Amino acid sequence: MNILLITLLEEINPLGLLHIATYLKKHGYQVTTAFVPLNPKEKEFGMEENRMIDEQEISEIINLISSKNPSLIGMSLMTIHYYNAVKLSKRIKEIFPEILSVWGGIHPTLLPDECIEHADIVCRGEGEGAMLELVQRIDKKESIENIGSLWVKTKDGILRNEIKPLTQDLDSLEFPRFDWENNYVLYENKMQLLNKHIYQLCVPRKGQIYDVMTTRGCPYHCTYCCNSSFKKMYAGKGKIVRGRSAENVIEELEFIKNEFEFVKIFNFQDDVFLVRKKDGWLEDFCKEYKKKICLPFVCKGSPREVTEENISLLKDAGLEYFHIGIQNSDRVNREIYKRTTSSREEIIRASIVLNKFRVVGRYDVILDDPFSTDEDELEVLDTLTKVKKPFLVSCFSMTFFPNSEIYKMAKEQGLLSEGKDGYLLKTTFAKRTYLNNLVEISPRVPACIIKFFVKHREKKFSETLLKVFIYLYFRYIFRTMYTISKYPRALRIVKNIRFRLGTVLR
Ligand code: B12
Ligand code: SF4
Repeated sequence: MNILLITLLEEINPLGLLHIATYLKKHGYQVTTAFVPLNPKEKEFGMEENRMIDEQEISEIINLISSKNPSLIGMSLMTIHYYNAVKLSKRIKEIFPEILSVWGGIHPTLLPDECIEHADIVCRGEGEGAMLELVQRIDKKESIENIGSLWVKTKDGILRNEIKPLTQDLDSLEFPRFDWENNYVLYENKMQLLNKHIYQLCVPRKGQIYDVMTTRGCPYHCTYCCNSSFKKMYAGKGKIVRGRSAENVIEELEFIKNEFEFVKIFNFQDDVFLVRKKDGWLEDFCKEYKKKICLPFVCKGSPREVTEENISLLKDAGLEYFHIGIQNSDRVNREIYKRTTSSREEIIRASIVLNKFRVVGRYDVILDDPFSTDEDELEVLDTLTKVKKPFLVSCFSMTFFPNSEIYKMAKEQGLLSEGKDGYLLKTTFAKRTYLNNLVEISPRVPACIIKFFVKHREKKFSETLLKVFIYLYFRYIFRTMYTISKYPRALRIVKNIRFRLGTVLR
């Protein structure tokens, strides 16, 4: 039985979909995967825009379906992919009405009602077990109506099955792998077999950065994050935070290192990398990583885990930078986002620890949030002038993803303006306002310059002066640093400078 899995993710290394493909293959099924990156990142600075899939692209996908003749087509989507998924699914159904379709991923998980209108089946939450049961039943020509985690469209209406318990033993799942004989990519308007060369052309930094996850789940439940919904959805379905053993992770990393000789840095995408209780995992992992992998890596976490003990172990193993969410002022974090993980004080303390071990801190900030005021943003700016340099910031425009806690709050309070619900990618980029610009440049300029612009923000000249400053800075200094950072030999010479200026790979 053939199965076709399609993803619209830009970066063609979708962990979720590859997990499903690898799991089904392990159980003997023939799986073809089609990567359809519609908005490839602009090579230099990673700007993206939404656009609709066109007829040429759809016909390439249709041709692939004709040649593979699948019995089931699965599609993986986030909210930003929704409109394209609807358009593509509609065209596929017109041409192949007999092929069953199943949608999965974060958007169908959170909004099954909306998604079941465009697919025969919707998978909520983790999909390995549900997909395997589905294909086994189709294979044996049995009823597919009562499979856990699936919503199924029937003649008599929609069957909404309960969600399956969470997989507790993550080592029992195969780690995600590419399959060079059955992975296709829509590249330069043509659907073609994926090979390592095309892979490198499709992903940022020619594939030097590779994403891996060592855990699933987060113990926190910030109101803007998918985890606030998961907490309710998975109540009573087993432990939410689960981790892979150190050996299992190292096995995957060794495999990737051999498979992709161009990988230079591992990016641990875990929500909170150091989420495990003190059970020796970190010690085992760092020891083996240093011995067998020996490549720099980056990870995310809360300031709470940034202790001298943890960071010294991680640094010794190769930690290059550490992602922490500042997000907003203490008031907004506490009252609106229900974040219990990071206060100003803790973030500043964590930045000192990171700096001591020469690890670059990378701080996430949420901007354009109607729940916050200029005073809140000034507090964030003040924090940024106090955290130890070098550091980086990643700015996001507040997006109220449907069904998140904050979405409901924003709706109730009439704060949900058009385009803020995550369906359009461009609305997730921060606006170019005076204060936002200061946040964005804060890692790259001395604190006194930020303070100067904050102090004179009401003055007439300040806006123009800031614009000129930013233009000159990006035109000359940033571009030069960026160009230098692309040449590995030059990078070695400027390594120390690079650390000081906080200019790192991504
Ligand atoms: C890793 C990650 C990324 C990576 C993805 C690349 C990669 N290597 O996978 C990168 C960094 C590229 C990324 C980018 C973005 N991300 Co992101 N990302 C995540 C993160 C942290 C983990 C996702 C993951 O891999 N989980 C592990 C796998 C195993 O789980 P999974 O993907 O959910 O897949 C399982 C199920 O969903 C299901 N499933 C998935 N697909 C399918 C398909 C079928 C047919 C079936 C049956 C089941 C199924 O089965 C899978 C296995 O169990 C999540 C947060 C989270 N904790 O989920 C955010 C998250 C998915 N990202 C989010 C967002 C918003 C984005 C961006 C839009 C951010 C931005 N402004 O640029 C971009 C979009 C990129 C693009 N243009 O396409 C949001 C999505 C919210 C929403 N409602 O859509 C999330 C939920 C974070 C949040 N804010 O809450 N992201
Ligand atoms: S700590 Fe991060 S991953 Fe966890 S709920 Fe908050 S925002 Fe989401």
